Amino acid sequence: MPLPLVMGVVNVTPDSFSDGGLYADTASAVAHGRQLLADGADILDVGGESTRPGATRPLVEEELDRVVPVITALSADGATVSVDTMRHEVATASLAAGARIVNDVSGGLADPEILRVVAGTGAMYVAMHWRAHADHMTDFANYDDAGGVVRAVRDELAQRVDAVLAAGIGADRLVLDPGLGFAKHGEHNWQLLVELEPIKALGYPLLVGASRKSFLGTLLAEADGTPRPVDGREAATTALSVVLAGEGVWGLRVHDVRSTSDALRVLQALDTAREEGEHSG
Ligand code: PMM
Repeated sequence: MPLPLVMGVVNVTPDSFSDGGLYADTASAVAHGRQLLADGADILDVGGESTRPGATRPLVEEELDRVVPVITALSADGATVSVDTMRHEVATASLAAGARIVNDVSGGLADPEILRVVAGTGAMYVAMHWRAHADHMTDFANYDDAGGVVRAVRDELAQRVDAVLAAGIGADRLVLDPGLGFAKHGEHNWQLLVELEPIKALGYPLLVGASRKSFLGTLLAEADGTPRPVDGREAATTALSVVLAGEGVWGLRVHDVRSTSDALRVLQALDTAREEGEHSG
């Protein structure tokens, strides 16, 4: 079984929900990225805009100042870097700085020009399911039509696929993502996790970002309802990484690379032992 790639998160933001402010300057973000590589990351996902619910957007210039120097340094190290952005200006500058993947949480809806930018390069493009910017996305967490959240996400991603291909991005460069936590409540995330099949059936590799998200904080809440803080959600994240590996996803977007990467090594060892057992038996 091919194992998923591990995408380590490098948030160069003052306000991300899971690690906001920790790596807000270039030097600490680069050092963090190098640590994630040492921990086993296959891809580093560098982002300069927080998408936590309620977040307001940085200026384009702020986003550029945050991500470009980090991408330049990590690409020069030889890392495969993706840029987590919805803006064509940031995608353009990041690809010029060495990024090879554009991870667009809006799937081209926030700034359709981004599709043309990616089409003109050899870069890969991640199109995530998205309905609205973070400051009002919870207003759009309605999935009351027949088929519920799974059908809606599938249909809306299929529309994004059409737009991506029409812009000239080759099908072999496209990855889809169900967008856990984006205009989705906990029950929607859980439903998507147990019913990935219709989204897989669209025929593209899947990236999934479950790491430290608030539905895990709710799951692990205290008896009085206080959500488990982000730094206590790692075991739950790793459990989902194992499950998603079994689902055959292409990539796992995680903050703590080591725990997911260790878990994948366990799966790898089991696979090897199984194959050896078959040959000797
Ligand atoms: N989640 C966040 C940011 N970027 N990109 C993709 N493709 N998928 C995700 O689920 C995703 C993402 C929000 O998490 P963060 O604030 O911890 O980065």
